[in-house]
Amino acid sequence: MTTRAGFAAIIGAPNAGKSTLTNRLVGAKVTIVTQKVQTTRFPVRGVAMEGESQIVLVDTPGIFSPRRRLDRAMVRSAWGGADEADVTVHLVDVQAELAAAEPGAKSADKRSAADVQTIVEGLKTSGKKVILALNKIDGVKRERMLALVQGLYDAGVYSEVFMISAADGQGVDDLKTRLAELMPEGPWLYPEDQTADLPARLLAAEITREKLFLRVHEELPYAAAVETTAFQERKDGSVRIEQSIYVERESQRPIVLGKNGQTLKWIGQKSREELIELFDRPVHLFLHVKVDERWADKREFYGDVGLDFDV
Ligand SMILES: Nc1nc2c(ncn2[C@@H]2O[C@H](COP(=O)(O)OP(=O)(O)OP(=O)(O)O)[C@@H](O)[C@H]2O)c(=O)[nH]1
Ligand SMILES: [Mg+2]
Repeated sequence: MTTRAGFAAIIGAPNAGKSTLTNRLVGAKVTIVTQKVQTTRFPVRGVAMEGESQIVLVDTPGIFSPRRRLDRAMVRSAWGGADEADVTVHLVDVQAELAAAEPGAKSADKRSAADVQTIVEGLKTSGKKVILALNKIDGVKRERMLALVQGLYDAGVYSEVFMISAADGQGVDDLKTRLAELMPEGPWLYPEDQTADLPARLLAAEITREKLFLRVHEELPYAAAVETTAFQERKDGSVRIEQSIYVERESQRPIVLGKNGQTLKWIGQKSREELIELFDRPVHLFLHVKVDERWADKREFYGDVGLDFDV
């Protein structure tokens, strides 16, 4: 039996659906998804099996024009993910691309289209051929996509094109089959039944950050992080998890707490429900909100998630 194994990096503008696609290909939730741009902050691996091939997907942070330290580190790590991979998939949100071409387009769509161009330029410079995957084709007429595909394909950086919906699964099986074929021959890199590889403490922090973003994404545009400060397996088989939610300003604390602490309670409940499922045991979750103006400039935070601090 010839086994294959390798890395497939998913790159793209923020919000293209990279994490949704990663979870879909893996068949389990390994990385968090929200409607907010810049949800993914560091490369997250997920392991998918297809026949005798093991595809280690690398979900990366969105690529955009970075200003702050965290942004720069995120973008650098995304390109780094592509550099190290056997195959790279450039995921493009067709809905945003088409909307950006309309008169009076929303600034978010225009920004997304500009980020796609930045990525195309980056790929030209790197000289490597990548797979183009147009995402979010649900609800878009096929004819409208063809001109778009042609325009992108003419850039000369793509080897092939797939049209998919990471959300409803259309086209994803074909992409998966192709990725499996492209993996180099070699022994599997992970046990066959493993899907995620983030340490439990980090994954638990990510799940809480997802709930936080889902709940307060409008009021708290950017400035929050979650850290697991304690993770104890107890004799009764349960796990006790303590986490700190960091915000940058005192004025943001009441946003996370909500009236009578209702918002924080909701975040805790939702996160706990998912953690119980994930760890398959009872979970006691304690959340604390902390104000730290400089959490995004702390060296430890970067090292913990494998990002470069000095960028
Ligand atoms: N309609 C539609 N929505 C999608 C599809 N794939 C993802 N989405 C939505 O797009 C939003 C962003 O999805 P993510 O998977 O978090 O996107 P991402 O590229 O990982 O985003 P960042 O980590 O912020 O760069 C979420 O609201 C998803 O539900 C799709 O195929 N169709
Ligand atoms: Mg993501």
